[in-house]
Amino acid sequence: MTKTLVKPRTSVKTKTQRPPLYKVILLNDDYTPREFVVLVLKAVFRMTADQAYRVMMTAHTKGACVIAVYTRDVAETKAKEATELGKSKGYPLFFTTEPEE
Ligand code: TYC
Repeated sequence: MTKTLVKPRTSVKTKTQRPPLYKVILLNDDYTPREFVVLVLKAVFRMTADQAYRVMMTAHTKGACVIAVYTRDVAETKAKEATELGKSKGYPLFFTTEPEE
């Protein structure tokens, strides 16, 4: 009698889970000086003067502008830090976050 040996075949696939990303959005207002918005964008979001100016002008003309995407923690911390900088000068400058679809 012949014995048939059945070997179970298993394969292991590693899937890397990526954390969900959050957008940081800059909102326009009528009071914060343009130069101050640029200064905050450079300081908190590490933008060049050119990038910061373009982003500020987009928010200024369209009402809002997506600045960058980060993990939730980083997005919320940066949005809060940037909003606080405006607040410390008495400006209504506002940054918000929203999950990326
Ligand atoms: N609208 C402001 C002004 O005219 C400048 C500004 C731009 C404010 C972008 C906020 O997100 C903003 N002084």
